[in-house]
Amino acid sequence: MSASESPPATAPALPAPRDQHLRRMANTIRALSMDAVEAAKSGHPGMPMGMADIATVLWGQFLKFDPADPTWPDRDRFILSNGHGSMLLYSLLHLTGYADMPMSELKTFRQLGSRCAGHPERGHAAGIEVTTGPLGQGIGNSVGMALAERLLAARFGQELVDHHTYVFCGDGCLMEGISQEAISFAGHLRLSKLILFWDDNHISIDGPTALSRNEDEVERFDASGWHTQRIDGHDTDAIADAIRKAQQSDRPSLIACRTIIAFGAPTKAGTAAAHGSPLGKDEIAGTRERLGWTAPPFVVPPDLIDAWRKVGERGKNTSAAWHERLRKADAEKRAAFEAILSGELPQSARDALAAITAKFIAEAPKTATRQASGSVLDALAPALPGLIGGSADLTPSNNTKAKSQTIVARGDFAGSYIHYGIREHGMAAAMNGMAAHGGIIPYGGTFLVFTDYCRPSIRLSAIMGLRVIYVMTHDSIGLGEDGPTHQPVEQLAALRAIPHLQVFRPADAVETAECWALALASGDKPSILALTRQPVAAQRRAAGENRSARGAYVLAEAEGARRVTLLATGSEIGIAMTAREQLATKGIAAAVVSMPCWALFEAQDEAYRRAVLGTAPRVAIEAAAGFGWDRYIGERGCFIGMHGFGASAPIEALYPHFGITAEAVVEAAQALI
Ligand SMILES: Cc1ncc(C[n+]2csc(CCOP(=O)(O)OP(=O)(O)O)c2C)c(N)n1
Repeated sequence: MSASESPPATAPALPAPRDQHLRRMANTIRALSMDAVEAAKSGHPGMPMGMADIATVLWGQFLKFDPADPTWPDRDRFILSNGHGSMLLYSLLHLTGYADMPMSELKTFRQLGSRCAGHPERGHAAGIEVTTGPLGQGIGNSVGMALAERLLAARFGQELVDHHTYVFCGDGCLMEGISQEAISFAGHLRLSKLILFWDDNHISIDGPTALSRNEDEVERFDASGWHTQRIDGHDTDAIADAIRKAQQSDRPSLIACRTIIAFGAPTKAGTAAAHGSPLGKDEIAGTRERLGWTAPPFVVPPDLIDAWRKVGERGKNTSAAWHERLRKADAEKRAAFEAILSGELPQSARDALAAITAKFIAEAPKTATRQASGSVLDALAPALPGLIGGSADLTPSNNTKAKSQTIVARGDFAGSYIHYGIREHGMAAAMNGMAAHGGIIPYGGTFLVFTDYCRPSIRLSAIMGLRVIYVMTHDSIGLGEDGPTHQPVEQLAALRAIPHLQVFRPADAVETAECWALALASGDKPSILALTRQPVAAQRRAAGENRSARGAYVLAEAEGARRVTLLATGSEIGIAMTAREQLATKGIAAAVVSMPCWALFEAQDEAYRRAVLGTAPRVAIEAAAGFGWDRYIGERGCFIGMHGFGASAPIEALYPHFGITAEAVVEAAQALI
């Protein structure tokens, strides 16, 4: 039935429950969800009401968690990929006794300042493992979570690391392309402790899913090497049985749960009308009657509160036993485990970064910044446990694999380098999952232009404040012959527009090492390292502080009073320095400002920013779109860069062709002063 068709006059009888008590527990979730959505006058009641039985069985009998110890490292992870059904998660957190989730929060669902945001937001309350809402992302995150569990188990043993990752998803998550990347990768690695529940309710917003999909989802998972089951998602025995079987499988598991959206609603159940709007007063009254629910809104009968609180206490002993095992673990192992989970950079990593920076200063290599990044990783990887690298099939181009790193493979998770395959979006979402899991510092590479293929996950790294490091090479037309499809033009501007994301474009090997150090030190932010394919000259010759830390700095001051300031990043610093020399021969004193990270520069005090930028006219040089540079060059300034897409040719031809040359800079500077 489509949303526009009218529902049947008399509602079909509700399927009889297997277990009356479990049905009543599930009805608690249904009532809280429909009442909270009604109070907020917006939200999605259908999914929580449809998945309530599954959630009751999973949380009631299987999920390993302890609301009194919500960050217990070996807890099972629960991810709501169909995040629009957020009231399901909020209800569960409240009912099982998370201190963060009193009833007052549920009553303010979707209101400013409430922990119960429209979609679950990591950091709003314990128990919300990741921010979900953009469909499919949660599945991608869950693959990273399950992978993090395997990686840490391989390092510390199953007495410390042995948990499941459970994911709820809907039709929308499975229709999204990212799901295929995630599913195929999880199947490839046989992440057997990943269990995915698909809310197979045949409904999305526009109506029945048959409007737009006909493939057999279960066969898709079969083909990807998953263990699969189909069950009635309202049959609590079948749900429990399926979870047991999934836990025993040596593969990731899909449990396709046939459900009725808005189960219990007299006229809207099974229809798209229940997906994303309040049910309305009459429908809610009818639902209460059919479910036998007599309690007023936001009131849970005492016997059910007791039952749910007992669920919340189920994990207490398991958590205590785990802490005891950690306490008794070998001192060295325990220290290493605690250190890796703390997320702090160990002294060994700081020393490695200092040593490679000093080496670059001493040797002043002319090298591509992607190669310098590779050398940083060679130094860092042995010194930083928890650093897990990878690339979306561009390892030799991205220089992402350190010499000491071995490969993560099915059945062998001792390595620290991941071949993600050509799955940029899946890689980025998995890295978010790993970072959110804890104990892992993920970095992964592709070409800068393909940040567009994983931008939704990069945005979520930033929203969640996760330390994910994107190693994005081939950062301009400087990559040459591959042409405009591969030459990023607008990507730097687009990435700089994402709040809370650090976009670094280092100018030489020293700045590359500095930017790596800054990215690693930023425990609550993601970073992009935009790196060159082509060699660039060494610019920084003197040892000292990490100058990139201020985002921009005067690399070469004008000799005499500044008459022009040249602003540049990355490979274009070389052009700026040549232009500075040429200007000097004409008696024009120019300063060159290197701006490896705009966001960090913006965070400096005004006096510093003014001093760096100066009052002389400015020319900005970047082999990319000029969007955004206006704020630094002002109305009087000039931008030397790209004004359209690139072209396929050797680098030597491209820079002159597009007018990105020292001569053009000199000319622009002369015109300005
Ligand atoms: C990437 C993305 N596209 C679109 C949306 C908007 N949206 C939210 S829910 C939804 C339909 C999802 O259908 P389904 O997963 O079947 O959810 P159900 O109707 O069962 O609750 C859409 C299109 C979104 N949240 N994310």
